[in-house]
Amino acid sequence: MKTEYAKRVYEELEKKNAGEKEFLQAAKEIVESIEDYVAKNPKMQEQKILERFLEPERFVQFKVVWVDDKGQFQVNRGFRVQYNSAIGPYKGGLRLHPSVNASIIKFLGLEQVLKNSLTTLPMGGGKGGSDFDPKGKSDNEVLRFCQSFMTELYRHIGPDTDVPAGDIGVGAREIGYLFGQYKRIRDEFTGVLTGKGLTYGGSLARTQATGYGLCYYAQEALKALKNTSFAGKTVVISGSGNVAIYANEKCTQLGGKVVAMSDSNGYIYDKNGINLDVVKQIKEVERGRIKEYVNRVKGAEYHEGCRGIWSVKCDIAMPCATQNELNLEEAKTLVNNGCIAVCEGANMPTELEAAKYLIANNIIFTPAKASNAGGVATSGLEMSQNSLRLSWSFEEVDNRLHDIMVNIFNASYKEACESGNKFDLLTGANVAGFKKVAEAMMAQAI
Ligand code: NDP
Ligand code: 2IT
Repeated sequence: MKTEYAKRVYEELEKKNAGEKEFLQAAKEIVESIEDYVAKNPKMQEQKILERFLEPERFVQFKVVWVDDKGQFQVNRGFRVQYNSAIGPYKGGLRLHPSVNASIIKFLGLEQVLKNSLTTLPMGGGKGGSDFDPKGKSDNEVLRFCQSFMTELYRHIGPDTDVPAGDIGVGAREIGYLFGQYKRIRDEFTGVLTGKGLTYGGSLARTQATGYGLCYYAQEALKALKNTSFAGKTVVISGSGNVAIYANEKCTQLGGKVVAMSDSNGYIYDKNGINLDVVKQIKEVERGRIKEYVNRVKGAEYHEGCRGIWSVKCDIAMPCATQNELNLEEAKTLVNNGCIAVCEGANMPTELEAAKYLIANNIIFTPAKASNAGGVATSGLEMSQNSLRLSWSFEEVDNRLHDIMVNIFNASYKEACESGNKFDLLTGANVAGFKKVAEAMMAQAI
């Protein structure tokens, strides 16, 4: 950090949030990116804009008690951070994963504030979840957990207050259970959640949106920064969940060949290009492990350990699993193997040092809050459709998504160029997202 103001604010933040590694990491990256912009606007420092921006408006933690299939009580911890409502109701996903804690929820919430601003839709930022582990749980156990979770969460959310959606471990099944419980408690049918099923208010293309949007953004970056496209490129995608599957689908449609995917246990390599129908069957239908792929597709390999995926030679790498899954050494390996682009589908998958290394070496680096914003943007379109009480066709939603991603690229690219390095889309995205939120906060004195 260069300015005294930014340093002082960050040091205070470190003291107040000691030990919250992911939250401090996300905050540091943002403060470093926007400090020059803030310094050019003295009124912002006078009005303590950084302090005000970094403090969440509300943070709720609660107990979730449920009964497992053996009749035993189980206790989990639930969270919702309502980070910033300057430009619209809080909006952001719910994550169910054993690693979930206050630090992870706050980092995701903070990222969401800027991401949602970038979409140009009127959505503030929020995030929530629980340390409940859906792996190995029966359908009935997931149902009982979701009902208990919503029995507390309902009092904090609403279609004009806070609108949750999915994230890791929360897909169509969980959203259905959560929506049903909210409706029973409140006796109202509203767009309180997004990612809903198509029979009860969901939007076409929401399932595909994050992965498709990632490819639309990457396509613009490839064109603007390297005058190239997905055609003929070899691609590696980490993860095999919602984001990874639809990133694979779109990038294949655009002419790329995806040769590797993973889950938290290991990765598959298929030199012929991964057969996505097989992955969908294993992951979406059977809820199985990626390892199973090699039993069904001849010539494919399975390697234990998910991080080995970054040693697979590729032109484009798309981390789509989780935070901090790509470090400096792994980034160097990718570059040494000829990789020209790292496009983030997951939230904060690249460690800050690795991101800085890629940018410094003129590798395309598309930051999550810009390149994965297609999911929440389409959630915003789901909210619009719910308010209008009608639904748009797949093409209509997909076209809007495409336009939004092109606009997000243009906004982040413009700011990157103004910062002096056209490859610095990280600064570009942070500044472009922050400007609107900061102005709205100042206008409202919040
Ligand atoms: P899913 O639950 O559908 O899939 C998650 C995938 O990532 C699985 O393959 C999972 O493997 C893997 N994974 C999760 N945690 C870890 C871990 N700690 N180490 C290694 N692998 C892990 O989630 P999504 O696809 O929805 O989310 C993936 C990422 O994208 C997250 O960072 C999320 O925040 C982000 N995101 C999601 C959006 C959405 O609309 N869904 C929108 C924008 C961002 P395993 O099954 O072994 O756990
Ligand atoms: O990280 C994200 O942007 C999401 N998980 C999607 C949030 C949403 O409200 O659709």
